[in-house]
Amino acid sequence: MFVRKGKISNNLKHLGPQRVERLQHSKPLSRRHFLSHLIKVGVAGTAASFASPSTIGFQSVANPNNKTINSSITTRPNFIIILCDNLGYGDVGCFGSSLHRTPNIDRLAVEGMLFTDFYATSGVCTPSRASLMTGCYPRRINMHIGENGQPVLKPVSKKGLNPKETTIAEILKSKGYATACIGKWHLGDQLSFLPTRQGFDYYFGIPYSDDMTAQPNRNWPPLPLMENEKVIHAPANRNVLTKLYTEKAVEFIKANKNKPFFLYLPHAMPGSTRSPFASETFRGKSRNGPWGDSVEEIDFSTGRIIAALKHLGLENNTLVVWTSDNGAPRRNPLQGSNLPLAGWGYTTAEGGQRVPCVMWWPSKIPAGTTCSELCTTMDLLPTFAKLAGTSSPQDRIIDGHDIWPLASGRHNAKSPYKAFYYYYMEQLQAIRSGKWKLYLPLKAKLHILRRQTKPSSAELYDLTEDIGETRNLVAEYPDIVKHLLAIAKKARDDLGDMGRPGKNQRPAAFVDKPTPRLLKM
Ligand SMILES: [Ca+2]
Repeated sequence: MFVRKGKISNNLKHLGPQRVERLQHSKPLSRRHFLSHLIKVGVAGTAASFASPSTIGFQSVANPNNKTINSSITTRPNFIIILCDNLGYGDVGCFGSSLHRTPNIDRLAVEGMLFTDFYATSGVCTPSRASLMTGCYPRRINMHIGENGQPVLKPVSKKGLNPKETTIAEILKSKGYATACIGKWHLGDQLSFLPTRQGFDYYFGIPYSDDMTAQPNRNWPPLPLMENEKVIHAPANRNVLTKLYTEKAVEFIKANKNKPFFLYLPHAMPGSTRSPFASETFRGKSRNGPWGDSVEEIDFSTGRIIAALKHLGLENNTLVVWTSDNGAPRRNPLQGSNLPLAGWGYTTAEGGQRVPCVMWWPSKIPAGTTCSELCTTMDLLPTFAKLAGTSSPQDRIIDGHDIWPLASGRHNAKSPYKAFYYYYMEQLQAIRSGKWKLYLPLKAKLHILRRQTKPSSAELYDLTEDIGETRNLVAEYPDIVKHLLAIAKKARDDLGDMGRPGKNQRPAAFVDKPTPRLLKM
């Protein structure tokens, strides 16, 4: 039996995280049970209020047989990516939360496709975002660690995403798209690394995480809110970031209603601070403190963007992807939820890297469906490129795949991945192939923010039967372990591991003298 995810985190708040983790993992939960749970508490629960019964058919296969949808594309569609920061798998209603009120996101799932096995490539921000933007593993493009080996880029960093890499924005711009990045960039704060130099016509937001504020012993500037390449406010008022981003996003959509556009909206929230921010309308209103307030404001923001699309008649020509950059980090007392997945953000546990994802395009994506095939944020670049009538860069390795066959509900479409690699910073820690996930045996496994390392032995999980990674099957399936270890060797040769370089890595970029982004009066 399965307890409602939201209720677990709510009712057990008084327990420490370890205690709750044990409870979380006390019983194996199969994907079948998880899906039937979603029908009960999530999607079907909200469906009644938003859609007619005939449009509701939450199915466990990608292709609903009661739909006739023409998935061929004749005009260049608009693309919107709404990317949350550190929002967990179990933090929204359509993925089972009964704690947070997220009717607008739930409605996207009712009207679109919910992805249960969608992955970010890292448990932390910078590497995850680098993958989304380029379609490559972080180690492929050397964005897996910061300038001095930290998990993410810090302010005034010499390092950034190499301008020679091709971003989604550059691909779409070359096809005549208007492009905007509104929100948290975190791929380099030097001028030569900003979104405006990586294919975006317009940038509005904070160039890195909102917890990276001015501090006495560091050269970090007051938190800069930027428009294009200029700081327009510092320190930024974090309470109103979600509200401002939403207003700017709606403005951008309206201004470009007559031409194809790409809007990348990486929210700052719930983010990395101990106490996430929300505007006055939402502050103190949720049942889960500042974390819940910020999630409910993102939900409201999502609703406003969808309403703008509908108002302008753009809903049948716009693909919206709603997801998160990594799982919710462990906090005491608990804040976000990754349930029913095991573990926390900043790790290679399922809860660290498997993220909620919904894709919505009313005329092309069958409503009320779910996809349980393995896909990743790296797939957005090849998929968007294809839909825009072009292709991924052909002169280099791109790790992502065109997943339009899955998203459009094509009969029998399968995951394009033979294997998926879980790296934490520079270390390969796990491999997934099909339903199997192997944690590699490691003499010194890197842990959260590298505060410690410790030896860890091999663990094998069947994610279809045991979504919460509770039963280690290493002893039962030696052949599977052997197969996955062989895949790990391939990954190490290709992308490297710890200090050992891979043969197909490409360099990040560096500047000699980094400068802070300062407000100039
Ligand atoms: Ca993050």
